[in-house]
Order: sequence, then structure tokens, then C-alpha cells
Amino acid sequence: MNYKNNRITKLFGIKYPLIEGGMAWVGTAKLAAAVSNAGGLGTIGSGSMTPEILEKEIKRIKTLTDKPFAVNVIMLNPYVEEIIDLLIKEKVPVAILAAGNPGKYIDKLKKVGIKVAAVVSSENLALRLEKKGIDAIIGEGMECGGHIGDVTTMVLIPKLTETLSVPVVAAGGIADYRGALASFMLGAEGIQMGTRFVATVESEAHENYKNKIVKSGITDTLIAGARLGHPARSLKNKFMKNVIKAEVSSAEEAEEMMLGSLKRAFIEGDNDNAAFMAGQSTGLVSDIKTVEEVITDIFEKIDEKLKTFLEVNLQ
Ligand code: TUI
Repeated sequence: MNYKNNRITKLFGIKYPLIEGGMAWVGTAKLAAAVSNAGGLGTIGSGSMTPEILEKEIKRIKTLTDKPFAVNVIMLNPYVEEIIDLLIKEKVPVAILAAGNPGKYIDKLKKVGIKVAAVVSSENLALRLEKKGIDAIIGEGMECGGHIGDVTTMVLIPKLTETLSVPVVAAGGIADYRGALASFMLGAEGIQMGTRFVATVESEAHENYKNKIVKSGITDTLIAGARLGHPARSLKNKFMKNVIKAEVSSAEEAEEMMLGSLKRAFIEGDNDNAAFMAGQSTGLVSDIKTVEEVITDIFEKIDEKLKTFLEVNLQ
């Protein structure tokens, strides 16, 4: 399998098989355009946006890149129906559907030529969506930031690639060429990264958010929201510890605390009063680079490291 010219690069019309993870607030048109311009698939994270706000972001990205881009849509968004119609009206190149079962939207999007991928954390949902005609599956291990399942990338990806016929993209714990190489060895035909792109020059996240990603280690995240039915991984801080405490006695109170907490992280960088969603790969990110540096570094090093590995081991 040629990882630079495979089913994922062909499906999306991109140079490198790399997708920017759909991040609510962080995945702006500016950051997504930078990823697309550097040869990956940039993704507007529509999170809880209204269709009106998303329409502006889609129009903005079209002024910033002429390369393919994606819009990530979460099934938890109350405007999901209108958002699907908006993607069709705006003829976005790729729709990435997440956080729920998006089966009923696949046909509608594909009919107008939109490529459709879904993010899953289980084999079951992946199989159901393959039967409904999904073009690609993004398998998210529990190392991921945000809403997660409970299987690790190392186990989920080989299971998905042996089970499915459609191409699989690996997500969760990947921040550099090492995770990328491992993903290809697990049978994935692409990688998705979120946390790594928060700490980039083009990211519009508050400086505190970027710096927290740079400084945090591999054990500096926690999972909250399991009792609300939406477990989500964020950086450890006083606020998230209080959410977990509140969850034990009152799910409603915890839910209320979470309202607006992502926005506070992104806009205000409020260290003690916000949810800084991030994956465990935060512990692998130790600098703020440009998007292009992040992406070219991965694909240059893959070739170099693989060559050395084979030279040493194939004698
Ligand atoms: O969706 C994500 N990551 C997200 S969504 C998000 S917004 C949010 N904020 C606070 C709380 C909850 C969400 C932040 N990060 N990844 C894809 C993903 N999908 N992870 C897990 C799932 C999932 C889980 C259960 C998909 C389907 C599912 O069950 C549906 C079914 O029918 O099987």
C-alpha cells in the first residue's frame, strides 16, 4: 500500500492522508484552511454552531483555500437537519459525521457528490455505517480528546481494518510521525490529529490553551461526563475535577457547568474555569509550530525512519 497515493488521498483529493480532527471552537475556517493548504484535509468543527454561523465559516474557508476541506457535524447538535441541508446547499467537498449514529444522512449527502466519512469508537457502528454506504471510517481510540469510546487506538484500528472493506483512518494518540507510521502498520490508510493542531501558529485558540497543551504530560488529562452518557477527555484542572464531583450527585448540575465551558477555554483561556478538551497526545506535543511544519515533518520523517528501520532489519 502506497500511503501517499491510497484510497484516502484519492477519495478526498488530498496530497497527504491526514485529516484535521473536528474540534468544536478550535476547528475554525482559518486553521482548517491552513491544513488543507498544507496538503491535508482541514475540518471546520461545527460543534454546537447554528446554521447561520456555520454558513459564514464555510464562506470564509472558501476565500482562504481552493483545496478540499471538510465540515465535522455532531449528531448532538439540535440543528443537525438544517446543517446537513446547508452542507448540500454549499456543496462542501467532505462531510464528517460524529458523536452518534448518522446513518440516515449518508444517502442524502452522497447523492449530491459529497464524500461522507463517520467517526466511530466501536466496530458495531462502523459495520452498520458501511452497510449504509459510508465512504470512509475514522476510528477514534480512547486516547482522543473530546467525546470518546472505551477502546484504545492500538486495538480498535486493526479490528476495524480487518473487518471493514472501506478505508479506515486512525485517530487517538497521534501527534507525530511515530503515531502515523504505527497507524499505517495497523492497516489504516490515513491519520486524524486534533490536539497537535491546537498548538499551532494558525490555531485561533487562546494562548493559554496552546501553552497548556505544550506543557501537559501524558497523564494530565481526565474523562468527565460518563454519567451524562457523553464521556469526554479534557486537560486536568480544578474546573474539570469539580465537574466530576458534581456528576456524582447531580447529572444536571454537571451538565450545566459544562455549558459554555469549551468557549471559555478557546476565547478566554480561563485556566480554572473552562474545559480544555485535549487527547493524551498532549504529552507528545512540546512546541508551537506552523501547520505546514507539523504536516511536512510527519511525511518526511516517515520515509526516512522506515528506510533506516528496513536497512537495519532486512539484512
Ligand atoms: O464526537 C467525537 N468527539 C467529540 S464531539 C464533542 S462535543 C461534546 N462536548 C461535550 C460533551 C460531549 C460532546 C467533542 N468531541 N468523536 C466521535 C465519537 N463518536 N466518539 C464517540 C462517538 C460515539 C459514541 C457513541 C458514536 C456513537 C455512539 O453511539 C451511537 C450508536 O448508535 O451506537
